[in-house]
Amino acid sequence: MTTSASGLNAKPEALGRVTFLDGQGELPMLEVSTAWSTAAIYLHGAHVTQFKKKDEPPLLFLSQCSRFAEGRPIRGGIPVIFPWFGPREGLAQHGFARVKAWDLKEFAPAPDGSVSVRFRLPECPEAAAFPAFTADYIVTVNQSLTLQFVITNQSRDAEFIFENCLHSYFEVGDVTAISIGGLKGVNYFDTIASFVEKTEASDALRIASEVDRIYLNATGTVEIRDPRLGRKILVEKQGSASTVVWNPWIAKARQMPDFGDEEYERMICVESGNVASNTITLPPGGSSTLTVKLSSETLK
Ligand code: TA6
Repeated sequence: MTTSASGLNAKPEALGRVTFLDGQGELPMLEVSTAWSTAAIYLHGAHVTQFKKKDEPPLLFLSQCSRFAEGRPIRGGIPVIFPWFGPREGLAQHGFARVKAWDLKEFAPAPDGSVSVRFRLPECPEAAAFPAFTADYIVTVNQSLTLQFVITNQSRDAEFIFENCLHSYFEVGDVTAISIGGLKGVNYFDTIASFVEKTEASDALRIASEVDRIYLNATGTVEIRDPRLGRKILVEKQGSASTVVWNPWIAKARQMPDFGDEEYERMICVESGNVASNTITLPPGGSSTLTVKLSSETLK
């Protein structure tokens, strides 16, 4: 079924369009198309699996070996990590939001031809361990991809302590040829060196081995320069104090059943959220919004 989310007075070719279909693993998904771009979003995890500008390679990396199954995270795209980041004793890594089927609440055209889609995390048993909350996720597609993750503490008396992260996987031509700017001078935990705290010395971070770094009090824009694909990717954010940079490299890639052995060569994760010492404590009735805008420009 195709439902045209027509912009007001927009020319036909500028209409944003949303198509509902069964995706991989028969999981329900939406395809969004605009005059500038297309996107794919599964209800499973409210997971954006693709964003592609016309005449450009896909912006996001999606593993050819990803699972598409209830209870399993999709490998690639933008996993929604909540209400905790990383491992937690006896519980799923990176929280439960990314393995739940979210409810599609609305999709709204805009006069400029953009399409916004809003999802809400439904009640689930795992949420009982936390104060009452609502989690809404708004994806806006146009020349760029904007994500807004809105958490509201619905409790009258309890504070809600949580981590959140939009764990974006980016497609690159050759990970050893890219450079990552915007983190110079920022402190980070190097998780592959016993979480030793270090300070980023470079404003052109290169990848030549496994990298798994949690940058803290990092609020700036990160730029991924990709000479092979001739583009730079901008990761702009608000309401995020943490940036995570990850590439599994060879050994870890081989250990992941839902990730191809060579796929580490074509991806880099630059993740935006609030984790570790940047964990959020939301007072009763409080609300917090994590906003991430992903865009790309030709590398001059
Ligand atoms: O990206 C940071 C990280 O925490 C890495 O340590 C690695 O575990 C990655 O997330 C992927 O986690 P996942 O649970 O999706 O396999």
